[in-house]
Amino acid sequence: MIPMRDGVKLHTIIIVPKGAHDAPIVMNRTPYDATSRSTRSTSGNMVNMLPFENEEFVRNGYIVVWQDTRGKFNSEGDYTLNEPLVGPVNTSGTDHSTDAYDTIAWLTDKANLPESNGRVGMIGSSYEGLTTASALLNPHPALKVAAPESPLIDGWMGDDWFHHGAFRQLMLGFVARQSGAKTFAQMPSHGGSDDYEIFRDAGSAGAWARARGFDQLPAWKRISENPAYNETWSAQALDKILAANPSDVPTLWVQPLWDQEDSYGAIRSFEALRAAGKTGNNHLVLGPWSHSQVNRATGGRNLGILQWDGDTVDYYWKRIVLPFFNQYLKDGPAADTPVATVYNTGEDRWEKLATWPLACERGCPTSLTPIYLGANGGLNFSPGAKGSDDYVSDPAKPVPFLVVGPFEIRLRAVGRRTT
Ligand code: PG9
Repeated sequence: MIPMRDGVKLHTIIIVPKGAHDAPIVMNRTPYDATSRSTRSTSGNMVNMLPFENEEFVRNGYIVVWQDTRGKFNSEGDYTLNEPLVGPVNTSGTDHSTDAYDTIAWLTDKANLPESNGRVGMIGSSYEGLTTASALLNPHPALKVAAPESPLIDGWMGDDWFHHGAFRQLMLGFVARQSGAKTFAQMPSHGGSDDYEIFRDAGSAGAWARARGFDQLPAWKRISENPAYNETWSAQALDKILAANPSDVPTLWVQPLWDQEDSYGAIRSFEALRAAGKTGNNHLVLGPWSHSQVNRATGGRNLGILQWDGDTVDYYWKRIVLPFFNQYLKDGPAADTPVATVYNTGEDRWEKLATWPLACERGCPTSLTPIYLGANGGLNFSPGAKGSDDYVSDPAKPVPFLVVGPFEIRLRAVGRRTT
């Protein structure tokens, strides 16, 4: 139980390899139960016991740390779903940034953990990507490297809650499960198995939620009362906050190319930090994955019916993440980390790029050629051509879609998920 600056203690699991000394630390801060997240099996062997995403770190002698975030599972304190950093909306004095700071201070105190070399890396996907990215604001000096994977950065623009303003009904179950109890709350019944009919019958997502008592959940009130892009969203958009307070921590921003949940934040943060002058320490990884696929032992030989030449997830861990972390946490050797490591899906191979986006090779951004939307679904190189298209939005004839992501399949099939 590691004490934070306000006296709240956070439940932290620290797994130290036998005989370790001068070992680097890799940490994940999670709202999804540090105990189960860190337990793949009951094996006494560290590689088999810890989850797939820790495997390469364990093989390379790292100390592994998992922590329950404030207010969740075995940690003390209050939980706010998608809590804004300290500022106008959060006046509590603590947030994911300060909690990461205080935890790193404790972990790197030799009196607490003599086996460590005093250096910490943070990694995690999605909500755990949010906690990783938050640690980059006023970072503790011992935070030497970070990899936010599919981080929730701006919940309206393109991460989780809304996708450019379109609310994702799939998040309703998540809100209830995550904020309705200290552990995972029972999810309300969807009322059937066909979302198309369920939400049409309810009339709207809000009506569906009201009928199930969601108005009692502060997190739902915050989301449903702010359907437009206002200060609630912009003031907590991490890409903007980090760009205004850029850190020197070497960072890999990891964006799966088919991320059905968080498809915005990693790229935007990378771009915003580079625009803020942090060109040397920010790198982008664009891989051929779905949300959090890199953290599943099923690997990366395919995405649905698309087959890749080799295991792209294996490549990610062994050739991208581990060398990058080793460089900063173990004194090298220097990793060959370009500005952007991108999977070229058309030619089925990884590319190491010295710039991103590629168009910037010819000068960025003034020489980019703007293309304008035109009438009848057309595109124009000149803004002059004006026109309009229209369509009838008929709630009685919504566009059907098929949910294929593992997250959603788990939500429906067994009522719980792992990241
Ligand atoms: N996409 C999930 C999430 C993150 C943050 C808020 C709400 C949902 C996740 O996989 O963690």
